[in-house]
Amino acid sequence: MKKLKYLAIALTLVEVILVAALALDVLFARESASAYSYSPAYYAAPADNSDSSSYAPSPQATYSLDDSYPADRWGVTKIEAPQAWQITRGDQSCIVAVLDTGINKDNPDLADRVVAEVNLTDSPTSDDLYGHGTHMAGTIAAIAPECRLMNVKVADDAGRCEASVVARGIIWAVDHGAKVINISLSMKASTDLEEAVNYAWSQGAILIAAAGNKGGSEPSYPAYYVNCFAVAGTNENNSLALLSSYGDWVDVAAPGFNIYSELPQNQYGYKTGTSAAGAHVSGVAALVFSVAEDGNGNGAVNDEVRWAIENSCTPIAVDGVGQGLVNAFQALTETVSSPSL
Ligand SMILES: [Ca+2]
Ligand SMILES: [Ca+2]
Repeated sequence: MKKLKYLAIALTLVEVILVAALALDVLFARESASAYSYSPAYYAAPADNSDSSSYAPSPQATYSLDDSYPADRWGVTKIEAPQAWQITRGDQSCIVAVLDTGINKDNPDLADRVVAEVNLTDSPTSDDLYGHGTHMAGTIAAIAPECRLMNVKVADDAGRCEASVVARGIIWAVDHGAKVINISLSMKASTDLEEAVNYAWSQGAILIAAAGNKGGSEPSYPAYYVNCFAVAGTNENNSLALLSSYGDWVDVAAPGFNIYSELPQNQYGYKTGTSAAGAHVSGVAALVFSVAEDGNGNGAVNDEVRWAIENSCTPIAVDGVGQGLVNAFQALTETVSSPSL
């Protein structure tokens, strides 16, 4: 499967990178693509015989590949991360595990933040050859610039993963000090997975998962589990993002459309999907973790972090996105004045 395509846009003379989604996401996109009418000028239809799905590049794709930060990252601005940085830019002691296809080492901005890594797949490398985990790590680092990353490779170089491996990855991450666990993956229900989620929560970690790109209300896992945040995706207009799942089991929403972030080989590009939305919430969680205190004295702060994020969202006119759009600044403000739970 071809993982990256480059598309020259003649009008702007700028290349944008179209990134294939994770295998499951690809499937959903193929199933659902015909249901969406999208600006044909910006929608790259997959080749007839291709199983890769290229999402729409940004209509505002007028940036050079090196012009990466921060104006291009509309999601970072939307959730008011710059305002949040007046309170904290995160803390080195807060480690965010990225359970994904790996984190590419070519980008020094990301590589220097990775404090631990493990490869639980049959790939020969913990590096990201697929171009998904790097994108998630880039968004998390953009929102919580002083926090550290943990590369937990649970999806292989074709973007495939098994629930039992993700479960092992969760346990590994917690046992090696991760406080925020980003799972921008969607899979079927699994006892192993649910037990790992519950273990991580019991150890004081917070888990954030993509709601899935099914475009409906069917649950995704691990997002659906009680002890795991389920994140839907929104666009710049606070509408539901293309293909985002939704439902009464969704906890919050975050930017998940035309999200610009790092890709392997020191490049940058756009992704659409709840994966990117989950990464935004993980960034917010990392900021909140960096200042949260154990207000109720139960020996952990993940409960205070979750409370602060959920109770500081901005309501939006979309059904099935829980409390609404996350807001980093308001979440930190809530944390500072958090009551005992
Ligand atoms: Ca949940
Ligand atoms: Ca607590």
